[in-house]
Amino acid sequence: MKMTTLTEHVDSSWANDPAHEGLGSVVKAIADGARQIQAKLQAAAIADVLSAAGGVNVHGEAVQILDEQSSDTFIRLLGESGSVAAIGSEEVAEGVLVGDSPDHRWVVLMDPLDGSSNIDVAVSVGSIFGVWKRPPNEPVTPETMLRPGSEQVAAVYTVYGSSAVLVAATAGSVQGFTLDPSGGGFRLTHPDIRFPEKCQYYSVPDGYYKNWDAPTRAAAEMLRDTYSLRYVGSLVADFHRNLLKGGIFWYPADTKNPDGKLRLMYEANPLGFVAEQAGGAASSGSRPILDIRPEKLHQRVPLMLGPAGAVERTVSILNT
Ligand code: AHM
Ligand code: MG
Repeated sequence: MKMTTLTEHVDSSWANDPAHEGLGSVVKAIADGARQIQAKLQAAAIADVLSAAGGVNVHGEAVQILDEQSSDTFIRLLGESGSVAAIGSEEVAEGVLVGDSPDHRWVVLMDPLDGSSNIDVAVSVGSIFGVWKRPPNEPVTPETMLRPGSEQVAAVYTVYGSSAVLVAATAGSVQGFTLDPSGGGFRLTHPDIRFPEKCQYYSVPDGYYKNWDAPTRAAAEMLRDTYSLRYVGSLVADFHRNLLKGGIFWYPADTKNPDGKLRLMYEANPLGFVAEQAGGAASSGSRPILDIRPEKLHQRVPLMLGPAGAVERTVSILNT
């Protein structure tokens, strides 16, 4: 059976649409990078790059060689696309200003390799991208990268697992592709993804129970008593399973991470956008993720993603 390729899908969706001009080349650059990262991950132990790069990133975390290589790969490919004005990366303190010609229409914020703690144990990891339109006729500055998630035009994530998948969302459309290992690129295998309304799993790091306040404990206990636990420890892999099968992810604030652990601009916003476009919901526990006005590129946020009913119920317990 002939399946639509990512290139065919992108060209037929946006090539003649002025509102999405250049977006196709951004998504193709991400797909190209994803193929390269998937290959690097599979060869990583043999190439002896499964170790720390020796530095510490802006979050105070040890940088893995593959974190650095993934960030560099996507920055290079997105820059070469000719359509990207600025790139923010989990691994880069200030972000990268690429250009401000009229063709530089898009701003991309990314976690180039999510799930670092799982890289060296053959567990799924992935990459996450939020895509905003650059305000036209304005100079490109670090502030260009600080826009609320509700203004995203697209979001993409990839999972490097037993297969490599790429999920791309735009308004009202969430499409899933799988990398053809025989060299055919990404193919549309999961068209028109919708969040199942029925929730069957919860993904919460409940080993931190002792660090939670009473409302967080009560909400997590409801989840534990209602659903079955699945927790990979790679956000993107937990989210992907939950999106396909029906599950709620929650990384709450705790005494060690009073603002949560996950990053608003390149983890919460893109996956929140995907969740909402698929009919699900994204909340910090006190408000919708996509409504938060960002203050800085690397700010953290408590994050809940899942079927709308399960998110609403958990938020309501958290706020009683
Ligand atoms: P990373 O972007 O440096 O990999 O960190 C984020 C990861 C998420 O993928 C995952 O949901 C979370 O951290 C796991 O945290 P913990 O190890 O505290 O459960
Ligand atoms: Mg991450």
